[in-house]
Amino acid sequence: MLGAGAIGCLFASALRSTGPVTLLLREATAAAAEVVVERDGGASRVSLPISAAAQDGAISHLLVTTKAYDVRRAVSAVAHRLTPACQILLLGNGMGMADELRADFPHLALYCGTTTAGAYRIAPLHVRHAGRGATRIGQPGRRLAPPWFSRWSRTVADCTWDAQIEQALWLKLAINCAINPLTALHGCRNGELAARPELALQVARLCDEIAAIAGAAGYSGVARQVHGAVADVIAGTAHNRSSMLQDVAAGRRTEIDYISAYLLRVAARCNVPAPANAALLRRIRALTAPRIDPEG
Ligand code: KPL
Repeated sequence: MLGAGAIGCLFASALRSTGPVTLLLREATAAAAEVVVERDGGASRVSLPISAAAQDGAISHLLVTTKAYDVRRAVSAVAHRLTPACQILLLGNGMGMADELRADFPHLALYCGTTTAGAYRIAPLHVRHAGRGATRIGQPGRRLAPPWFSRWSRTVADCTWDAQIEQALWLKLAINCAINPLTALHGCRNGELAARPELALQVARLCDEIAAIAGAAGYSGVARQVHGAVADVIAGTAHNRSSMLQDVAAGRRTEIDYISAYLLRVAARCNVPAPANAALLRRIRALTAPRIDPEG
């Protein structure tokens, strides 16, 4: 598994109950690490072997839960270990990473997933399960699940094979486009997007554009659901600080290139105007642009 953030730890810990899981890290300073998942007042602890990316050892199944902008680099770092029939599952925010990987590794079997399971990191490899959610996994154009999926369906709560995974990925993209940049810009929790009228108006404008883009791109089902799904997630995660707000607050790179920028590339291809999303992208880029030190 590549990516030991909150979602990575949650799934690694669950999958460990039905078979081996190895943590792939840039550097391995120990042979194994303990992953702790707190939930319902208790804590589960599993010990997982660690392998440095540059080491040898064939990888036949790879789960990638890194930040979107790290997917390509992380998979390239283990490329020498991937078996010709390696099955790779990408699970995280954003879209466009699968296209990048397909360009680099056209022979590999790529699957995509999206989850609403909630978890946040308390310390390295120590996470708190913040809420049960649904996980959808699929491969564009593939109706039936591959054999490895039975381990996921046995292990991960509410995990289903989705023969139309693009719809689920697009809906999650829409949710992230409407919530993440706005909360990052205003430094607010998700719920404030509904509670503050001026922000609710902006959410509505963003959703109008996103729905038009999704419709033009051939996802009319998504277009119909955008406003309702965004409102549901804002209500259901009202106390959350979005991942982009957390990234901005910590001075980390954001996933905006794989969220709003991806959406805007599709908008341009489909000739759909999207001024509200474009303005938000510009403001997030300005907010996170590296500062030039006049002294240095
Ligand atoms: O996915 C999320 C994120 O923060 O990245 C949402 C659904 C917006 C929850 O905060």
